[in-house]
Amino acid sequence: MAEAPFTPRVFSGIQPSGNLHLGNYLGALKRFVDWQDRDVETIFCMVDMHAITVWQDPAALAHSTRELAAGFIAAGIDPEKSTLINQSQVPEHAQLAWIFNCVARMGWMGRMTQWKDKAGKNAEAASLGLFAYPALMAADILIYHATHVPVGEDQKQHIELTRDIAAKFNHDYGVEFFPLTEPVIEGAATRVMSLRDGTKKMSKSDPSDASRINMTDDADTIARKIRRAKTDPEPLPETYEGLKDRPDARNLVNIYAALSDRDVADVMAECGGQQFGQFKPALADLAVEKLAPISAEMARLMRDPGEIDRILARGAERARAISAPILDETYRIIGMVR
Ligand code: AQP
Repeated sequence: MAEAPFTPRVFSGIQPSGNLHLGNYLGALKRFVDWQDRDVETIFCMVDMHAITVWQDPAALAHSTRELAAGFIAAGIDPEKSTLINQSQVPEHAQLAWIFNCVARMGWMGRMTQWKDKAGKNAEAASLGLFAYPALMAADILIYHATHVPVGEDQKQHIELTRDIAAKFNHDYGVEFFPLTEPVIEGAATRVMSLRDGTKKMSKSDPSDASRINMTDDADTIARKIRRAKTDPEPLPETYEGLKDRPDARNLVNIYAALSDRDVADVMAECGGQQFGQFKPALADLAVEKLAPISAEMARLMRDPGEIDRILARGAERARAISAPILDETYRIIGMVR
């Protein structure tokens, strides 16, 4: 457990790889805002160095990084309350990642589901960075001695690896220097599924735009995508358990619950027995009500990219006040001459 002497500190990140979507919002962004509003220090990050583990067009990467920053702010992250940064502007992430490349074992990395899914049968052609991704992620978290990381369910394995890396470092050097960070995976939408296939995660890289709601979609597009979401012919059951073998229907109920900040049992009590002809328009209205103001605010913020750059520069300065001493101490523990 991440116990004293570690002060509670929350860190999490999102890749600026375009197509920021409803899954990123419900599984991550919206929960970041909840954390910010508690009495705890919060650091949120655009992880551009993670994004380049697969090819990114340079102009698109710069655009997506600013757009993601706009997404954080439009969703409710206040850069005065939270430290908002772009990963490559805080070089200590990469510096600690190298140390962790030397702590993590090849076998650990090879077992990562994301590596297996993304590299697939073509692992020989995958970048070395894609393989080392979880060590960089451990560095992102531990360079701030972060104790809690809110993420979607797909990132659980990487946080467990972060704990393994911290424990091995502490053990090898006989210190209690890095905390054993807790993953925080909570809420009704820890795994938002594709609107076209309820057995597949909603994802930035799905070639079908209809599979996801993008945070930049306007009200009409959001409503249309929900109306066309895949469902089955049955009405909604009376209880959540009745959705066990109905992944598409369950996904829409989870989205409804998460967007309305209610638990799923509550939603079933209200909507059980409804046909999709009734439920989908209600969900579409709710999604438009919650998401359209965010996409409008993102568009407004994107009209002043200079201001976004200034916010990120200030964030980097604040972040480095924490990360630089932790890196220095890491080097000292290892025996690197300073
Ligand atoms: N479908 C999802 N449901 C709930 N949470 C999700 N997250 C991602 N997809 C869902 C959470 O969003 C945060 C940032 O994710 P990321 O951008 O760093 O990486 P990702 O998981 O690789 O995003 P994608 O959309 O799945 O990208 P591709 O298509 O490239 O694989 C994380 O907290 C993640 O859990």
